[in-house]
Amino acid sequence: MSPLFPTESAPPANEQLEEGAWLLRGFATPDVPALITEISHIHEVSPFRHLVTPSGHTMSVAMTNCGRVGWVSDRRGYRYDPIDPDTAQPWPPFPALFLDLAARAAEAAGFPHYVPDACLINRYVPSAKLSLHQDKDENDAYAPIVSVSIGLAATFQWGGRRRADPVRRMLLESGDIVVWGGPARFVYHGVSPLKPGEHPLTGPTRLNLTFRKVF
Ligand code: MD6
Ligand code: FE
Repeated sequence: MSPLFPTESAPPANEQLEEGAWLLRGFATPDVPALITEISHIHEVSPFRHLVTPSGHTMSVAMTNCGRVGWVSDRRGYRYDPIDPDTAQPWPPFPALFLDLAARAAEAAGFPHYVPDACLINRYVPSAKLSLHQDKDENDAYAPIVSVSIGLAATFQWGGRRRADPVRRMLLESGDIVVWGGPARFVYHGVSPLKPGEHPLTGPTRLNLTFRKVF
């Protein structure tokens, strides 16, 4: 017999955005509560902060990192640094769950044996945004970036290889993972200003993990 509520019983559909890029809907949903606990531990060691861009603009998204290096920005430029400039200590190590989740998601998108060495953690409050950009500060130009969305949903902007290419918009909800690498590695992307809301686990906040293979 067909289900009474067919749309509710359908599993979330994964979507190939283009060659090398997948949206894995709900992939991290079972892990979201534990991910939030790990992020709060990282925040106790290396707190979220608003970085300044080389042009002197203070970013609306607050950031921290874990792993052997962390992504930082200041007036001198963007770089990966093994030391947190705010604490003068190494970044917190990867929680085992982070490595396991990133490897499982990368494999599901066709990138087996994924071992990232950095995880940038972004925190958005309403109106925080990330302008269209490429991730190109990593030496490895093939390994994917694995991006995990937690908490309030956000509109993700998915462009092309040139800044002026058309931009597609999609909603990323808590538990969704985007993986892109190989031929899609340098696609322009961004996050539209976060809309106000209340999430049962994160309140008025969106968190995002982006794993990178830097070396
Ligand atoms: C975010 N993400 O979703 C910001 N970069 O909060 C990114 O900038 C990003 O999601 C590279 C690959 C995936 C991403
Ligand atoms: Fe990015």
